Amino acid sequence: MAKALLIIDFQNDFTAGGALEVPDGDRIAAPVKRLADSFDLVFATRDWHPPDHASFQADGGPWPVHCVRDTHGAEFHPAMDDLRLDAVVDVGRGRDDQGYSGFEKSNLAQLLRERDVDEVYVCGLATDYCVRASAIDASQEGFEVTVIEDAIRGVEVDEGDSERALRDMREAGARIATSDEVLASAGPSRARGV
Ligand code: VGL
Ligand code: ZN
Repeated sequence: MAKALLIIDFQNDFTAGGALEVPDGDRIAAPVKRLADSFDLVFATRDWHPPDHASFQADGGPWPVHCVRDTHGAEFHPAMDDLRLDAVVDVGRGRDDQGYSGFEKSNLAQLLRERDVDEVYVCGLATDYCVRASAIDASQEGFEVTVIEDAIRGVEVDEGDSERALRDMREAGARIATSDEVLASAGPSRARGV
């Protein structure tokens, strides 16, 4: 059985200068890189919306226009440039798809199972939305889930949302760990010595 790193929505619109900037979102870059270098399998999701997505304020939703498919804002953050990704999964593609979970209307669970993954390590943005939903769904799909607390950041529409999200993920069965803890136990690196 195998371990996979799952990087959630590390995209321009969720980082500095983006349309839905997550405070300190850029600061996950260093731990995400270190983690990606030590995992044999790395999967990533993108928030990938049509221009009239139902979550946009103009359409009655809670969010500013963000991560519109094929725009700069929807592209991965530059820190992702030299990561080797085994697959990229786009969510929130339908006008009415909520798109918070990487498992919603996607083949992510199937892709993971095809690679014999049983343990999923979750990092990315945002703690209180897509990381939360993806970690909970991963757990419900039967994967053993670890959320990497220094490689996530929250939007915090309301103060305490990230803390509540961590509690929800824990209640769903996820373990919360630091990247140092994960790296200490992740096994030999495919990148080390290269
Ligand atoms: C997200 C709000 C709206 C996320 C996506 O990636 O957490 N948050 N769309
Ligand atoms: Zn979105």
